[in-house]
Amino acid sequence: MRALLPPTFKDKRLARVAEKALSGERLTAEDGLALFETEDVLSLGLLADAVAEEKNRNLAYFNVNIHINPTNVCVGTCRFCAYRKSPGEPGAFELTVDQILSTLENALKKEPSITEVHIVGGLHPDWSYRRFLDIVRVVKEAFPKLYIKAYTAEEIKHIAQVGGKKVEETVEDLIEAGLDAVPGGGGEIFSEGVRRRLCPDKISGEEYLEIHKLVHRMGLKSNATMLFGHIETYTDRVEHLLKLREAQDETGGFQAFIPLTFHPWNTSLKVPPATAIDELKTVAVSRLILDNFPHIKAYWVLLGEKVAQLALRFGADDIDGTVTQESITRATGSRFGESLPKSRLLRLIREAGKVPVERDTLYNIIRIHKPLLEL
Ligand code: V47
Repeated sequence: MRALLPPTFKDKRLARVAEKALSGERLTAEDGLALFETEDVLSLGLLADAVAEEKNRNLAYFNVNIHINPTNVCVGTCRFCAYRKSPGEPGAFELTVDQILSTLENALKKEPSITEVHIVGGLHPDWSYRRFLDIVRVVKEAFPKLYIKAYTAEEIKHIAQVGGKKVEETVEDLIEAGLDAVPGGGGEIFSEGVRRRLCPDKISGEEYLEIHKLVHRMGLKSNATMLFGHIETYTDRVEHLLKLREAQDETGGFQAFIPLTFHPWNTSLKVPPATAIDELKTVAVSRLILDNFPHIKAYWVLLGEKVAQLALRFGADDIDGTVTQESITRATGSRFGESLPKSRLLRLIREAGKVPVERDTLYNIIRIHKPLLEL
């Protein structure tokens, strides 16, 4: 593998960083910037792919999952969000527990191999502590075999505040109700200045990390995210990745990192969307800096299936799942469809030259599918 790489690189800064990455040396902030600034995108991809294959062989993971967004009523004021509504505003909705159960029942009738329900929504100002917990409890009671990945760090903080409890007690209660894992949403960008302009009412980057580390110490796994392609700089992205790497050194509880490309449509942030090259670079740099994260996820719902497929050769080893019913991204008028059937995910992975692995929420292998050449 090493023989393939640095001497052929046109960008000498990239070649130096490649030497470090391939010998297992940790990358610095300066290295991260060199990676983002390179014009030799294919060499960057080759390097990230080589590092990804060292970690996960030529496997690319996916799962069969459904998203439930119980409400879009939210006290948040995040400028990147097209989803939130104020109470009573046209388009505001709140699902009852019965509606959630019947959505799951119908989805399982159509696709019995669903293994995960991903539950995130708004910070509803009037919902009680009990109502947030009951969603988890009732889903677990009705579908004990489904993994429940629910409530971002921001939501956990909100639920704790509503209940007048400590975050630790809240996580304890959520685990008792049936919570299996915590999603990565709400990471946005940790840089204080940008965060203040983007989502001033949100928990700080430090608090996001503290809640995730707490969740890890309490025995759950979680994911982490970074929203990019808005008003942040490459330096902000690198700083964000380094903070995640530091947190992971402490607990080891993160499973996947998910770079989320910003969709500006229907939001108050009037910036052009990121380009495909910027998206692929961000996936590759994430793989190279986050040397202690087992997985990098190319979330097709935001990247689109074509860029997500390419990302599987730029350092990603996971393409998320079938994602039935997601509505946070759909609020941006997303052009990438609502759900992908398993057959399409298999094709995307196979044609990227990877072996499709169907997984559960905790990356236990459910089935290794045949690669393209063995079909
Ligand atoms: O926190 C909101 C982002 C996140 C927009 O953990 C936007 O497995 C782009 O975190 N354009 C929620 N992004 C989604 C999320 C997620 C998705 C899939 C899997 C997992 C996981 C987590 O979506 C929010 C925010 O960062 N978001 N608005 C937008 N206009």
